[in-house]
Amino acid sequence: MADVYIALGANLGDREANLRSALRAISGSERVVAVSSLFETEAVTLDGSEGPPYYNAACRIETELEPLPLLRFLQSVERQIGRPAEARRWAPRLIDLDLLLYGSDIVETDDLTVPHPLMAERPFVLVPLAEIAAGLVHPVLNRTIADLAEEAGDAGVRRITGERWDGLTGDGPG
Ligand code: A4P
Ligand code: MG
Repeated sequence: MADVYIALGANLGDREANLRSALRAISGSERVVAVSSLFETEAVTLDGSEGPPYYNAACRIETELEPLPLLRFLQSVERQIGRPAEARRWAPRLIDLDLLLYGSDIVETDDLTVPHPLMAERPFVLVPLAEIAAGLVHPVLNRTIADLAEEAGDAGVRRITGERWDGLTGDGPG
């Protein structure tokens, strides 16, 4: 059983509905044990141009899937929500699911790099992740998520909901 963290992002369509749909689809086959608040974030683009703002969140799951089958599953959820398979890199999207951390595993293949290579410099990943994994240690950088989040800051990131916006029932309070 692996403890896995996933980043969710959307900047097209009904962004909150897309993130909810992704979480519902994931929870249909994996155990979702934590979901961050929902954040609205300024788009980070390849050329620094403006893009539609994102909704971002992070979740933690427990899974029996190995890393690559898990990536394939997440990609199938992206397609189910309507993201075309061949979109441009960093193009606006209905949904983007990134595999951030897979336990403390390090994976380097053509199709998959874990930990996600850009996570440690992105406030839109670290701020949500720090809500649900503050004390977790990044297996390559050997620093906690809270520490990385503090260094990255929260520029362009605004929390827009409290917990439980996702509508999933967990076993926490409330
Ligand atoms: N891939 C390799 N490692 C991973 C991993 N750990 N998780 C490969 C997921 N995918 C991984 O991904 C391209 C390829 O990366 C996949 O085929 C997979 O085999 P993609 O999702 O098709 O394309 P992408 O998302 O456009 O590219 P990339 O490089 O994954 O970009 P990111 O890092 O996802 O960034 N600004 C804000 N505010 N919020 C955002 O969420 N997201 C992006 C996309 C840019 N700007 C953003 C946000
Ligand atoms: Mg991606």
